[in-house]
Formats: sequence, structure tokens, C-alpha cells
Amino acid sequence: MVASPSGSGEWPAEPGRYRLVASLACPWAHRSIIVRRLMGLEDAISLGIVDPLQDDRSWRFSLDDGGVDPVLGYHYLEEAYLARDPVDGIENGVSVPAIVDVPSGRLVTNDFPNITIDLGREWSAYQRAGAPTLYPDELRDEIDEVADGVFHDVNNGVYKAGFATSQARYEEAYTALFARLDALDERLQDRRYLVGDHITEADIRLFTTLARFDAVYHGHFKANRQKLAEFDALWAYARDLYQTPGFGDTVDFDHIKRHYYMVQTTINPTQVVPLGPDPSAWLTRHHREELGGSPFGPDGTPPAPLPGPLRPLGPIDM
Ligand SMILES: N[C@@H](CCC(=O)N[C@@H](CS)C(=O)NCC(=O)O)C(=O)O
Repeated sequence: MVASPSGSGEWPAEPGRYRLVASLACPWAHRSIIVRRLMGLEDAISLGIVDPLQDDRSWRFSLDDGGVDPVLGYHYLEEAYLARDPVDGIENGVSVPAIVDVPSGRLVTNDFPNITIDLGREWSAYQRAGAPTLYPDELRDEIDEVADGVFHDVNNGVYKAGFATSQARYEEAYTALFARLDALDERLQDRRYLVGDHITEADIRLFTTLARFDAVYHGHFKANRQKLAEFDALWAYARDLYQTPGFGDTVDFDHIKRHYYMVQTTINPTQVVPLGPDPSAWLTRHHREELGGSPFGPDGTPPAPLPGPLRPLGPIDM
């Protein structure tokens, strides 16, 4: 992981200077797309979306005209990694999310947990009026504690189950995953959000895994004790977030399903992509507002509707 802080020090916050490169399929990258939108940083930090299907040079800009990212002029994200370090730049792979310095074309960071925190903290001068505080000082310890359990057992837990190559490892991951989901379901019975009365980093980190759960992890990763839709509070909580501007409008089930089912051929060698589940279930009433709380804090407001699609329309969409 390249862990330069973005928005400070060597890489100061400067509107127009950086491009966030993300895949709509990737749960780690999805976090940064949500936070950029909640913070209203669209004009300050542009967004490049890669093809959900990597080739042998990894993430590529094949959805863009001519297969070239219009801002960076790159065909492949690896070019930014190699611009930073021509020798060892791609030794540890090429991953999203990535923040790229536009003038030099160099990768700044791919340190996903810190990208969202930086967008919340270092970019405050450029955030929209009404932007929420996602990582408030007084709640940091509790957010970190909740997010740590979620990371090991849920965010990463689904991957541990899905990529397990022994029965014992799979069962260990599966057991920890559902024990954690049970605990979260319990926690969310009488509180609208994971920590405090408003949306925080903790909710964003959990949401991006929940959004992929029934569409991908339940079948493809064998996380199938039950579907998300069979949890009580957790499913209502996920729908509440989905229906909040900045969350559902950044979910792309087409990219999500094609990425996992077509790229991870050790798990799904036929590359057949399932048609279900019906995403309209995400739009059903959740009644979570009855628990109180306010999504963006007492003075916060929702981000404006997205002006258009987040991604370029690739050949498959036309
Ligand atoms: N960069 C992160 C993880 C982010 C991540 O795993 N992103 C995935 C996509 S969900 C990725 O880009 N993997 C590289 C690849 O698939 O080639 C890390 O250091 O662990």
C-alpha cells in the first residue's frame, strides 16, 4: 500500500489537482466515492471510473472514449503507479481506489482507509455547505472499534470465506462473519446508525459490503447462512442508507456482478453472471426514521442529486 496522506504535506489539498480513480465494483473504492459525494468534493477532486473487468495489466480505462482516461491520458491505472516508481511501482499490484496527482500523473496514495478520512478532514475548506462530519473527534474511539470488527469479520470476512481453499478456513470465516452480522443486527435494533445519531465512517464501511451481500457474497463467496434481506434490523438499516443520497446512487449492480463473477475465475470458472436478485427490494420502506437520529447531523443536509451517471457508458451499455 502506498500510504502518502492526500490533502496535506507533500500533497496539499488543492482543487483540480487530483483525480480519484475507482472501480464501482470494489467495496474499498466505493467508500471513497460515497465520501467524495457526501462532502460535495466533486468539483475539487475529479473521478475516473475503470472497467469492472481487469485484463492482464489490471485496471483499465476502456469505458472511456478511445480507452483513455480523459484527464490523465492513461489507458491503464498502472501508468500512474509506474510514474511514481518506474522500478517497483507495480510490484505489489495495482489497486483501487487510487488518488493520482494530475500534473505529474503520479500515484499519490492507494491507502483506502485513509483516503476517506482525508476527504473528510483535510479537504474541509472545499466541502459543500451542510456536509456531515463523518469522523468526529468525540466518537473516534467508538468508530474505530466498531469499524475494526467490521473490517476483520465482514469487509474482509467475506473475502476470507470466498477465497478459502480449505474447509476449515472457510468455516472459520463464515462463523465469524455471521456472528458479527448477528451482533450488528442486534446493535441496530434500537439505533438508526452504528455510532452516535448520524452517519459516520463506520456506516460507510459497513454499507459497501452490505450492498454487495445478496448480489455477490451470498452465492459467489458462499456466505449463505442467510441473505442480508433475511436480517431484520440490518436489512432495514442497509435500505435506509441505500435510500439516502450519496449511497444508493453510487451503487452499480451491473459493475459489481460482472466484476466478481467474471474476473474471479478460480471461484466461477464459467464466468456466468447471475440475473438476480431483484434490486427493487432496496427501495422498499424501512421505517428507520422512527428511531430518530438525522443522517447528516443537526445542521447537515443531503448532497444534491447526481447530475448524471457516475461512469462513462462502456460498449456493453450502448
Ligand atoms: N489497496 C488495498 C485494497 C483495495 C483492493 O483490494 N482493491 C481491489 C479491488 S476490490 C483491487 O484493486 N485489487 C487489485 C486487483 O484486483 O488487481 C490494499 O492494499 O489492501
